[in-house]
Amino acid sequence: MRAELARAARLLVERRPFLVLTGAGVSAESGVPTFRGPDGLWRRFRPEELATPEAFRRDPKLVWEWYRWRMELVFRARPNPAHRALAEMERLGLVSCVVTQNVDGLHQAAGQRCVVELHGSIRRARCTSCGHRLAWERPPSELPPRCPRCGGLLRPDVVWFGEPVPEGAWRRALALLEEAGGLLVVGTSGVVMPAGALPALAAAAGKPVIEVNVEESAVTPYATVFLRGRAGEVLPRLLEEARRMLA
Ligand code: BJW
Ligand code: ZN
Repeated sequence: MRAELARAARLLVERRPFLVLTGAGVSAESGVPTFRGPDGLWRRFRPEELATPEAFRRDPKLVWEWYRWRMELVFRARPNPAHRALAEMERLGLVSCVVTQNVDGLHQAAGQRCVVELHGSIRRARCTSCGHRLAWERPPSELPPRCPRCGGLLRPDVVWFGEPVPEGAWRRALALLEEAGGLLVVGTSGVVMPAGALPALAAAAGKPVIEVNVEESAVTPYATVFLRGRAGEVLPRLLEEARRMLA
């Protein structure tokens, strides 16, 4: 691990800035559950019953109950050392931006200035009738919640299976990757598209890929360096190592 960490830090310094791609694993140590894996949400809930437009059409209240429960977790959660290390890497010019699949807003809460949300945010809702968007200060009490403008049905402002990711966000992610010297991938299984395609795109363009994960993933075949461990432990060490090399 020490040698791998030094190798990753050297890449980060020499090819800076890196673009970062994050997934649920970066927030696991903040108490936000991941999707897949032994403690993942999908063990207890079926995605096709909850995270699809069809599920919402069938039973908006059930879908909202699941989202309200997750909103309660997210509103209580605080950024962990992984989020904070990434924000510090941005301040030092090691990292240009974070492209995240997470909907929890914890990168922004840690002071990350550049964040591209590929799957939206659980902290916002949008109206299924007039498109009005709003940001929640706390989870809604009446379910399903109604639009303050037109009385239409509100939905979580997130991207469900079968829905396209926001075009602007995806275009931005591709442009940022093109400008970046490499890609740092943290805590994602890498199986959900199109986000999961970024590591292969980086590798095909000859850019180094650094992966941080507690276990191997669909990203690992593209990783130049694989750092096994918890993001909240590995990223602060990577930051310190890179800081030493910058000094
Ligand atoms: C740690 C750790 C610690 C733990 N430290 N690590 C091309 C090929 C094949 C399929 C498709 C394709 N294109 C589209 C599809 C279909 C589909 C898809 O990808 N399906 C696959 C599952 C096969 N994709 C879509 O439908 C997407 N839409 C799309 O592409 O549209 C195209 C289109 C165009 C035009 C018209 C119509 C359509 C949309 C995908 C939306 C995904 N939505 C969700 C829910 C968001 C809302 C919500 O939160 O409720 O997004 S699903 C869920 O998965 C969520 C996540 O963002 C996403 C990714 O999960 P993530 O982050 O990787 O989490 P996990 O749990 O999988 O992994 C956690 C990792 O962390 C693990 O590896 C752990 O080991 C690790 N870990 N603790 C470090 N402490
Ligand atoms: Zn409305």
